[in-house]
Amino acid sequence: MGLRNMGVCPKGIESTKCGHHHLLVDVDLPPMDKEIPSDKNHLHFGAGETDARIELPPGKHTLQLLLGDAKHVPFDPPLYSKKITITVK
Ligand SMILES: [Cu+2]
Repeated sequence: MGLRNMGVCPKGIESTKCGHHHLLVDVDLPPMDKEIPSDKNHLHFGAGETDARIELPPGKHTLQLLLGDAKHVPFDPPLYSKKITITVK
């Protein structure tokens, strides 16, 4: 999980300069003014992880990264990646 011009830090650290990654799986971006949901479509990397191994059923899936702040709310302006489509075999 890549990031430029910002740092990665664990959840709970109040800073405008760092946040933690959220991986959105098979969903569109959530509302940008609310806490990012936490479920199988919205994976939080609250320990500050920058890589992860995930398991997905075979078929097409979309992945998108969204950075969240100490309270899992996107920054203003929000930082997110392009949505990519992958095929799991
Ligand atoms: Cu989070």
